[in-house]
Order: sequence, then structure tokens, then C-alpha cells
Amino acid sequence: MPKKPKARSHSNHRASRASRPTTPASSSQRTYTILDYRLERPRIELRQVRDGDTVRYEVSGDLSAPVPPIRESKYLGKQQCIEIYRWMLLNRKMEAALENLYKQGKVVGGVYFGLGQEGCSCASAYALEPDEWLGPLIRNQGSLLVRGFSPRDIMMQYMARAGSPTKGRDASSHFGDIQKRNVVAPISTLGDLIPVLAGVALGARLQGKNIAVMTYIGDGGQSTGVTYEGLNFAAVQNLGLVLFVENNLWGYSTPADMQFLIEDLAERAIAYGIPGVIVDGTDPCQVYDAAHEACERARRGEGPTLIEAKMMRMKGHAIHDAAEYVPKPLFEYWKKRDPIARFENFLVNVKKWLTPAEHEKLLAGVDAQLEADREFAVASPMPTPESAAGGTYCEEGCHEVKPKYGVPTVKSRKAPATLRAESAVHLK
Ligand SMILES: Cc1ncc(C[n+]2csc(CCOP(=O)(O)OP(=O)(O)O)c2C)c(N)n1
Ligand SMILES: [Mg+2]
Repeated sequence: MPKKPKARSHSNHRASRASRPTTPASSSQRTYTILDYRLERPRIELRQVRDGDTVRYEVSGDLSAPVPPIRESKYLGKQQCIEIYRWMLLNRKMEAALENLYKQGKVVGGVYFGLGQEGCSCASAYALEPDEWLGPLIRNQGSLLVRGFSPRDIMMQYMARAGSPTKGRDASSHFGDIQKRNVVAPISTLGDLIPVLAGVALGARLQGKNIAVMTYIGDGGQSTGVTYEGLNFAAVQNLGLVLFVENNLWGYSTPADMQFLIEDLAERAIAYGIPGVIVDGTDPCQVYDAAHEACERARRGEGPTLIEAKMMRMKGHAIHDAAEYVPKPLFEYWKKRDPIARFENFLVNVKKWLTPAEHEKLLAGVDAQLEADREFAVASPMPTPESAAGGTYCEEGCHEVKPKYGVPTVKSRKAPATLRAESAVHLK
């Protein structure tokens, strides 16, 4: 029997708010708490400089700060860390293969990369249970791998092959799987995934189960109205939404410094009355720990969490963008904080969980898998012209939506007399 969600009274609900202020009786000042897992707080600023008609950015701050170590996880053991590392490698090497396929003219449309963000994508999705849900964005190809899509699925999708998840009818990242992998297809309109995922959590609750649902938004997309609406809805309904704000310092060519004035986007959690957490997005252990704690909170029916992951988009917005507007010293600073190189050092040299020989074997295994998938994808056929009118996401008959977690626990009821009277007034 699925566990029934705990009934909650209004007052319980208020008490569970994790970002409630503390106000000493003698003070008129309130303080709020934002958990910050980072071992380093970069102090770097960008300044826009105008030279006639051209605009460029200058960077200042402590660019020679020492690189922080990986923060040991409270929850992950040896095997799990190695698994996450493998997903990160597969993510990076798959994207390198996609770049080559693009240069060979085999990709239809553009290609998006998550270079520098692999630790965040992979370690966050790793915290979900198989029956929970993910709503990825363009930078989260690593999350897709963790949820069970293979590199060949993603390669075929970009090459618009008949065997791709959308059968060659969408050549970009708009694909998911609501039957097996519980992945909601990315929605390009930034922020729109948030209310959709909140709705998934609500649907599961109506079927008697509190689940964690995870989605992402960038530093730019976080300022959209629908982000506010979706997260606020999840907050007041105590829905198990885990929202990763991937602050990669750029939205297209606009630096984060020109998008918002607050220091940390996690601070916005305070306005929703939910916990806000900051992690170093280049440290998979920090990402996982924050994601795991947020998922556990979600499963207890305590509501959403906003996690800001700080990192850097190490390429342009997509393959067409050479990112020349990004100051070179900023790239150099973040290159030293490469998530894969640092996690490798952690596993091989610090923890000694992988011998150099085991590490080589792991790398060779990833390369072999990618080569086999690349060959399969390249050899796979394009869709036939006569199939063009078929469905992109589904075929006739697949619209039947069955409850996944149980029979809905809410039956249709007659509205209370007060509500009926109210709607009668509105309708006049
Ligand atoms: C509502 C909306 N506005 C604008 C766009 C166009 N757009 C696509 S990606 C992007 C930049 C997003 O930046 P950010 O949210 O920081 O994510 P990142 O690309 O850095 O991961 C914009 C403006 C969009 N897709 N949706
Ligand atoms: Mg961004």
C-alpha cells in the first residue's frame, strides 16, 4: 500500500518553513539562514566597458586563489562516487563526439554543451530514485544519461535519425520519456518546466505518494515570471520540487552581474518561504549532498528546496557562439576548477579509490561505449519521407495516462456551500 501523505494543519505547515526568520525580541532586524556548502567563495567581478560602439567585459578580483579540494560527501561511498565520475566522463566525451559530428555536417541544427557543468548535471540526477521525475534543460545531457538515455539516443536525436527519441521530427533536445525513465521533455520557454514538475509532484501526491521531482533553471531563466509562479505554487502546496538554479555566470552573452543585484540567487528562496542552499557546482559531492537532502525533504512531504549551483559555462551558449565576449582570465580561473579533473584527483590521489590502472580501464570503457554508440548512430537511417506526418512525441492511443503510484486518493466532492455561493456571485 502506498503511504498516505501526512495530513497537515495550517499551523504545521507554517512551522515547517525552513527559511523562517529569527528575530531576537529586542531587535527590529530579521535574519534568515542560507546553507552554503562551498569551500571557496570566489570574489570576482565583471565590469562592462564601452569602446565606441563595442562593448567588452573586464574581470577583476582574486583570480589566483588556490583551487579548493572536493568536499567529502556525507552520503556517497566509493562505488557511488566512481559511478558519478563515470557519468561525468561519458557526458563530457559524448559532447566532444557531438561537436565532431557537427563539424562533419552530420548534425541537423545546433548543439548545446554543458562543459564545466557535468558534476552538477550528473550528481544531481543521481540523487533521484528510479520512480521519481526529472525535467532537464539543454545543459543537462549528463542528467539524461543518468536517467537511462544512452549516448546513441542523444546522438541520433541531434542527427534527426529515424531511431531517435522523436523519430527524427525534432532535431534538438526536446525529448523525454514518460513511460519508463520518468523524464519530462525540456520546454524551451525558460521556467515552464517548473510548474510542470510541480504538477507531477501534485499528481503523485493525489495518488498517495510524496516523491521528489527535480528540474533546473539558469541564472537568466530564474528571473522569469513563471519561475516565480511555479516555485511559489510548489511552496504553498508543500510539493517535493528540487529546483537547481544553475548559475553558470552567463545567460547568452549577458553576465550574471548584469542580470540581478543580489549576491546569491539562493537568497530568493527566502521570498518563497523555502530552504535555499548554495553549492559549488563543480564539486559533485556537494551537489549530491544538497540534492539528496532536498529529495529526502521532498519524500517526507515537506516541500520544495532551491539549490543554487555556482559554476561557469565553459563554452558559448551553443555551438554557433564562440563566446569571445568572455574575458580569457575568467575561463582560465574556472578551467583550474574543472569538475572532472578535480574529481579524478579526489578518486585517484586523495581517496585512492581507483588505482591508475583501474582509472585507465574506466576511461577505455567509456571510450569504447562512445565509439560503439557513435558508429551505431551514424549508420542508422534517416526517417522516410512518408513517415513525416507521424507523431513527434506519441502515436495514436498513447495518450492514455495511467496513475503510476496508486489510485487517486481524492474523489470528486461537492464544493462547500460557501464556495458554491461565491461562484454563483462571480457568474452573475
Ligand atoms: C522565456 C524565455 N525567454 C528567452 C528565451 C531565449 N533564451 C534561450 S536560452 C537563453 C539564455 C538562458 O540563460 P540562462 O538561464 O542563464 O541559462 P544557460 O544558457 O546559461 O544555461 C535565452 C534568453 C527562452 N528560451 N525563454
Ligand atoms: Mg546561465
